[in-house]
Amino acid sequence: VQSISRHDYRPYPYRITHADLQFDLQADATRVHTRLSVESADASGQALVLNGEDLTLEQVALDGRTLSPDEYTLTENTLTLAPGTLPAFTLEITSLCRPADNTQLMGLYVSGNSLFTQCEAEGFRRITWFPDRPDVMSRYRVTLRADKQRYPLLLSNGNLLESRDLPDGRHEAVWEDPHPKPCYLFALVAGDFACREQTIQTRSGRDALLQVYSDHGSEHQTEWALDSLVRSVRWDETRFGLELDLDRFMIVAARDFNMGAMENKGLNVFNSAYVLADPESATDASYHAIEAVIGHEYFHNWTGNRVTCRDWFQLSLKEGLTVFRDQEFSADMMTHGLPEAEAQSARAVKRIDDVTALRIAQFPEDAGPMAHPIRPESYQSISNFYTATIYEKGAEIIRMQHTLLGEEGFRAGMDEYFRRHDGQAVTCDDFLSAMESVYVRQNPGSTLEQFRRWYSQAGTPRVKVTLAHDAAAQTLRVTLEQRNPPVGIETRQNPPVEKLPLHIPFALGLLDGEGKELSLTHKGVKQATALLELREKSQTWTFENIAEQPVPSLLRGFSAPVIVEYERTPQELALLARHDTDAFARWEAAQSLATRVLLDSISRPESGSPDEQLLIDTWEALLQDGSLTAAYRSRILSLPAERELLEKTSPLDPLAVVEARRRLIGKLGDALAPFWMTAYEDNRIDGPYAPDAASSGKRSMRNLALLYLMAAGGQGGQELTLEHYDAARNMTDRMAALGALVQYGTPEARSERLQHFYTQWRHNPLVIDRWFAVQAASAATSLADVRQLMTHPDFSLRNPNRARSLIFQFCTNNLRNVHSREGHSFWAEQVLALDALNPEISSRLARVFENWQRFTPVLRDSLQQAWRHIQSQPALSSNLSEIVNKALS
Ligand code: HT7
Ligand code: ZN
Repeated sequence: VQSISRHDYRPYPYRITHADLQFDLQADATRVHTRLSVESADASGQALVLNGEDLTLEQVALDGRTLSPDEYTLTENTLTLAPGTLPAFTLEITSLCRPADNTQLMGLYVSGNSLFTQCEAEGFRRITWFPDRPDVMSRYRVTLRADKQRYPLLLSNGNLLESRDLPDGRHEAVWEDPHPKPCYLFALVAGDFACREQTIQTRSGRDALLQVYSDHGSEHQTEWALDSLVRSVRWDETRFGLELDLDRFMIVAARDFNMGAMENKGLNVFNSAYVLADPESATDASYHAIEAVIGHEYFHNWTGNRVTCRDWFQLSLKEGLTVFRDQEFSADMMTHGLPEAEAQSARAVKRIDDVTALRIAQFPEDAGPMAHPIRPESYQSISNFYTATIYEKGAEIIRMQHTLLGEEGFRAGMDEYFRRHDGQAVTCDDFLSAMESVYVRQNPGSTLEQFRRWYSQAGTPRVKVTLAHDAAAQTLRVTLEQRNPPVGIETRQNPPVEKLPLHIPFALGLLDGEGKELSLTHKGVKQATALLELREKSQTWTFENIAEQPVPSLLRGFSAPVIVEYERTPQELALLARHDTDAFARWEAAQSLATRVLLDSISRPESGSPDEQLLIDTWEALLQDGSLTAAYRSRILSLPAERELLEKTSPLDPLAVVEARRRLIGKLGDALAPFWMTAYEDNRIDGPYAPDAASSGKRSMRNLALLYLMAAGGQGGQELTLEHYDAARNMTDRMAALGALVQYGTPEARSERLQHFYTQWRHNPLVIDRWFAVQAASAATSLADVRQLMTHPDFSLRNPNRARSLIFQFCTNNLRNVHSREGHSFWAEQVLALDALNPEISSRLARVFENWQRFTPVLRDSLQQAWRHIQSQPALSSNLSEIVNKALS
């Protein structure tokens, strides 16, 4: 498979100013008539090359004259016209695509009784012949024709110009998008949907119609989605001064969708899991995810659509920036209207959740065979680069710019970015230059030149901290030293790649021995938190008036995506966990203490950890600290997730992690039972369900208390959990009880409630996804159970949500049962089965074990065999080949 390099970018030699598409929509075969207005953009007379995939070409015409096959060159994936002499011409192409056979869900495909498109990254070529690259921007006019009864709604981007009935029960609709766009933002939807809508006035007083379409019967579940969309529009106006530029903005929910959602101009297509919610069937987590994803796709309207990517190497230009924007949106929504202290705590909870996700998904990626900078240098299949690095690390790199420039400076940089590039397809460098124009004004003589390295260097930097306290001089010298070791393919390069020091904003605070915050005075400036800008390999700062050896609070707010190296005593961690004024660093200290106890108990299972009692005392103090909000308390008192802990073992030892964690939860549950019971009672909520931060925080704390009580193992825990399940009036509580039972309950209680749950919810596919997932991820579910679940009439590998809920959950989160020879070959078998249907999904499943080399020897051997088995199969998709070859290289 061919690899594409960033440096090989060349502008497209033609402009496609207008694309006029006419669709005769039918599920089995759709005829597309494409009329392109083409202008030469480059005098050197190059051939016009169009991309196509799985298409049947019927006719090609140039300026109205049908071409004979010897006047163009057709290969499996290209249609080439030799350079002509005309500066401008019209090219017409008629072709067929087959939506009903399209199991990849890229291009035009069938979901339920409807037709949907997914074009990012390279799906448009599966619809018609076209230069399928983001720097070719055109004005689209789209005519959709279809059977009116089967497809009463015909939607595409932009404005509806006209619709009319045709003979034979067909009808047509004509759409025009006033904004030039790359073809990856094209969309059409045809089907029969219910619609919830609202007209709003945008900031400048224009009316805009907002619509959410979903299957009939689910209209009662779209209120939250529409409200979230209204909030997104308002937020972008207020925080970034960005207004909706369309008269109509539509969201359509699809049952079959490869990812979360897609930001097509004015016609977003969403995985129904990120649209549909009602208190009975959706959890707090889904409410928050829906708001975040609706925000994310809406914010792309500016960061991605108005200003798009020049090429796919620049993917993080839109994704990292838009994730940063959706994170800020969620934080602002969570803190809205709260008193300052609670708002700070809610903001910290959001940060904790985001950083946890980064550490679980991105840190391992950045240390494995797929490690890549946020702007990759090469790829074989761009689909494989929709990664945690591009998205989540990309967002951290934007966040550091926000930290360095401040809120006002960052806003000024964004304004400048749009002033310079509105309507263009640009690069990450262009974004940074806009930010830099503000930074140099703020910091004369300084630039963001060194900061640019974050875009080209892969791997998680390590920052070692050394403190030297001088009691006589009352000074503290803080030395930060950064290391950027080689990762992924770099580890095999000869000579080794030279990685250069990064520009790292490092937030630091100090506490005294009693836990009181000290101020940091450097060159006469006094602060509670100092932002150290580490630029050299090693740098030292001296702080004055520090009378005693302090306890440092490091990387406050997670000011940079790095790993801190600093040896602490358990007592220091306990002190920080009780007293740090920075809520993020405080949580981090509690988590580090718990991690230490867990790792101790893995390395010496007979004696356990000497710090266990300190952890219990700390947990007790936190349970009794009345100043903490329920949401924050639930985060600080949760043990690190299995996968987070696994990353801290070397070699990776999943079984030991599962046992140690289960044992410690039980121990903490038992030792602090009365406190958990009080927390359970104190966080009861009466009244109707609302997903706001305070209420969901209370549910989160109450359900955590329940889990600890259940894990403690006594009869009382299970009884309480069964009662909790029966009394639940919302899905958050019901799932919490079911999850606790499935993990820790007796086999009878578990299967009885699982059966009850299934019977109650069997008509709601999103809830049945949860039913599969909660079983698949449980340590009590064996591989044989999973195979049995695969024979369930509701299971299908073709629906990505279902495959994710059973197969992915088992392979990713059931650490106890997937790690055996049989478990590993099950994984390989499913990767191959999925690859025949949908390579977007198979390559993601393959990536679950890309770090196989880091496991204990027995597991490593068995994983290697499973990988080799995959590699030995004929006709792997190009997506999967890239992953397999990198994993085994
Ligand atoms: N920009 C969207 C990417 C996307 C996608 C990519 C590959 C295959 C299917 C896909 N569906 C959506 C999602 C986003 O980041 O907003
Ligand atoms: Zn996105």
